[in-house]
Amino acid sequence: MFEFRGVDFMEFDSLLSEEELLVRQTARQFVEDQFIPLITQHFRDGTFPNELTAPIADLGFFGANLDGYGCAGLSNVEYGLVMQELERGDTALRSFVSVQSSLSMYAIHSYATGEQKQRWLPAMQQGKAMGCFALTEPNFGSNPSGMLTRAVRDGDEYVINGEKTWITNGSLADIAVVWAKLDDTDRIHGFLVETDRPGFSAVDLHNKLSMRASTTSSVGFSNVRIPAANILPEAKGLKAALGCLTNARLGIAWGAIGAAMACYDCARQYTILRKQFDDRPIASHQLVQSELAWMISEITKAQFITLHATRLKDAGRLSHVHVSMIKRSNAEMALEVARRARDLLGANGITDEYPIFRHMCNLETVKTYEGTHNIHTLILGSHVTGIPAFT
Ligand code: TGC
Ligand code: FAD
Repeated sequence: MFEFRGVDFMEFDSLLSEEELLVRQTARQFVEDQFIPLITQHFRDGTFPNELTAPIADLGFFGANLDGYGCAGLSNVEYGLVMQELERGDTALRSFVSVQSSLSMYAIHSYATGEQKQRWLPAMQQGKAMGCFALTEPNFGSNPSGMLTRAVRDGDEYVINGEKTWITNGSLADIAVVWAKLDDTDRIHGFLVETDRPGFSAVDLHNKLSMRASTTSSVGFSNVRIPAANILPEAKGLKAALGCLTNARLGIAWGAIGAAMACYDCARQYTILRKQFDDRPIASHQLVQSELAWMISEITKAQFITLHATRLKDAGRLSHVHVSMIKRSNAEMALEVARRARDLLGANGITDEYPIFRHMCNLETVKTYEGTHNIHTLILGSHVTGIPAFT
């Protein structure tokens, strides 16, 4: 397979500090040495290389942009660069780390008591406890406010009933961050549910043609009793769940750039080697160059806007509408890059001997989860017109 040397058309790296470049290089080396040799077989088998949990933890990637509890305290730019490199390997790897970090640990870091944080965050940072984030239900995906899962207070316990689906890391998790409506107020609230409690079930979803290397589960709660102390006191309302999504969506935007880089770079190198018509490389044909020119232009634009957005986040000035814009546009860009790159490899483009088709399939999920393309379009539309179109 071709050697990857990064994608930097317009001195992007000149905007990164020494520390940021070092963090990116660390993630890139890990992916290159330890993940890429494994991914094709795992994608075929529909499995995740769980043995990488400890090395990922040792590198400090879990909860990397959180402070305290053993977390690395990276900037959001450094964290974004890690997400980019992980997804250059495969979206499943980025999801594995970002569900743990940006959704589950972030929810606990933001909304939990001191005791809850001490109980879970150090273990999660070390990869000794895995988390999942259970918001989506079978009939409530884009519109989680309609959720049916309920938590009823019974003495010093809550009793939880409901079903969540499409939950990344659901069957791997030791702790689930669960969003349910409180029975007395009908208001959404966040809870911590240990997955060894009676009545909890997790069943993996098989036959996915996208994200095959990611563990995705349906998670059931049948009279699951948790101590009242397991409520996340500050996780009040859908807004709290959406706050976690805003955090994770930025990492997804970075990850999409990584997948696009992998596809572009593979197509560029392939078209220089592949010869057709008078023994000329196909890269010498204008129509092929047009595709590569489009790809590098779109990737470069995404790099700069995403870096700018993330620097705004580090300065505390990024809004969730900004995040919607880059999640939407980067996912769309990466999917289109993957489709065009696939075409440039001809028949070889549809095999798993090259990474493009795998990325292309994964990016269909990236377009859908954490707010579909349409939903982010409507968030932007609502912002610029002042007229929400959801209802
Ligand atoms: P709405 O009335 O618009 O908002 C309620 C309150 O929340 C505020 N808000 C946000 N706050 C932070 N971040 C955001 N992104 C926010 N969006 C809205 C809003 O200002 C309001 O505040 P306040 O003070 O006025 O109360 O709520 P709505 O019910 O109309 O919903 C809006 C909508 C449709 C945009 C929202 O429901 C949505 O984003 N839907 C998409 C659902 C989604 O993204 N699900 C993702 C599930 S997790 C997942 O996919 C993980 S995959 C990860 C992996 O494997 O990598
Ligand atoms: P729907 O909401 O049914 O949407 C179907 C189509 O209708 C979409 O094109 C959508 O854009 C469109 N649509 C819906 N409403 C409107 C509207 N008002 N206007 C215009 N178009 C509209 N969820 C979690 O909680 N935790 C996880 O860890 C998690 N991991 C996931 C992993 C994978 C591999 C996948 C595929 C999903 C995951 N999800 C997770 C769920 C994901 O967030 C949802 O799939 C997503 O929010 C969309 O919901 P839905 O699939 O029910 O689609």
